Amino acid sequence: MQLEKDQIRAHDQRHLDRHNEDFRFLSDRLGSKGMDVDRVVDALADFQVAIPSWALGAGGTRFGRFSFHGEPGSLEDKIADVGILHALTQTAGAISLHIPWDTPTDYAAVRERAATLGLRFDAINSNTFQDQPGAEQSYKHGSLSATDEAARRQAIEHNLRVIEIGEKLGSKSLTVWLADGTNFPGQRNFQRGLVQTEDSLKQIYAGMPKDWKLFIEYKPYEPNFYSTVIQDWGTSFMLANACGDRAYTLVDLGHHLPNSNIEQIVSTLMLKGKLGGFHFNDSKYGDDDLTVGSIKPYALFLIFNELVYGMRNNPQNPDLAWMIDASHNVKDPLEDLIQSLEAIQEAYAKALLIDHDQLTTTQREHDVVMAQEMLQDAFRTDVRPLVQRARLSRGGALHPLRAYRDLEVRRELIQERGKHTVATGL
Ligand code: LRH
Ligand code: MN
Repeated sequence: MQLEKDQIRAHDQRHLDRHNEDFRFLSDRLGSKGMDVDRVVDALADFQVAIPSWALGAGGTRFGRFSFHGEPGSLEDKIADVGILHALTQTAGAISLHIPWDTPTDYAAVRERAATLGLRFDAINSNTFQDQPGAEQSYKHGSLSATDEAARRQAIEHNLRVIEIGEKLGSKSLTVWLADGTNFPGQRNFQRGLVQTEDSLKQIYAGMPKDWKLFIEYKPYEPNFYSTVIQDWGTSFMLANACGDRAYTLVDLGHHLPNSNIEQIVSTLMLKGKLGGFHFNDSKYGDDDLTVGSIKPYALFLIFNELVYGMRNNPQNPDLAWMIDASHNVKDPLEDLIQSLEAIQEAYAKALLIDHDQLTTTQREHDVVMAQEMLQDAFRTDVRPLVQRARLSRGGALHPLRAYRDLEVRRELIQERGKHTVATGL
């Protein structure tokens, strides 16, 4: 199934007048405050988020999984689904693969399919948190951190193999997330685990092409519930520095203990030139992998406020990799991802409304009240007409979710794939 531009154009027709009215009203208001609205719309239109290949089917927990009909049962169908998201939103121009869940069989066909849909391959993910059928060594007691050299060797080899796969697809970065850790005090020696991990990452870094980046993702717990080797941003930052200039920290929003100040972590990593990218999602308690902006939209806005400041003031930090990492236990995966993409674009748009020069002056004058007022005025601004205009300027839908439903995309996918296809992934 593929969505054609004219289908989307036709759907937009009945919403265009209202959009133009809303856009004119907002542009006048922002223009009167000296805001360059066209620059904001262009920044939004250029903003591309990678869709996780492992989150296109129904997710689940250890307590169960409720299947979703018309799931993509192959990598080709997953690419088609991301194509649908990109056709509707014009902000999902990349896919992030997870190996071995999405190991291509026909590289040329996969590359061509993606190119036809305007998609590129973002960071590729390795997986040493599951034992593969027929694998010689088990990762039960660790992978890159293993004291058992055979298991560690196998994990390093897997990552080098994942890089080879990524190279064939045009990917330019590897994401390493380690589940390695313990469930009980005394189970392992912390220092030995970290020493092994640093050495393993250095070997993987050395095996990476010179134009590739290594993203080191941290997480405090799960699946291990006493300790995790790469538990927090500081450990990831330390390992990235140990590896070299092209190793960076990857921030998954769900990988923080309650009440962590993620925006401060982001600003610190950007200042140090070590922020590689994001796994966007939202959470109430743990690594819940919920729809972006569905629980803490203000926190997401505050993170984008630091990102906009950093993108303007920290040339030492490279362009960031924007990716979603979510799991859909009750929603249609494509609807959930459309909501996440909109929430990300809205948070970015609101952050772009902040006049950082004025904010700096206000901060220097210690006018605490006015500083907060500036942030909240931006957050309280309904920026949806700007996000809509950005989509419209690239041929996307004014209302992607409504278009997805009105064009009966899910019914078409079920017709095409049947009710029982299951997508690989979490
Ligand atoms: C770990 C994680 C990691 C992926 C996995 C699917 O919780 O966030 O990014 O490898 O989810
Ligand atoms: Mn993640």
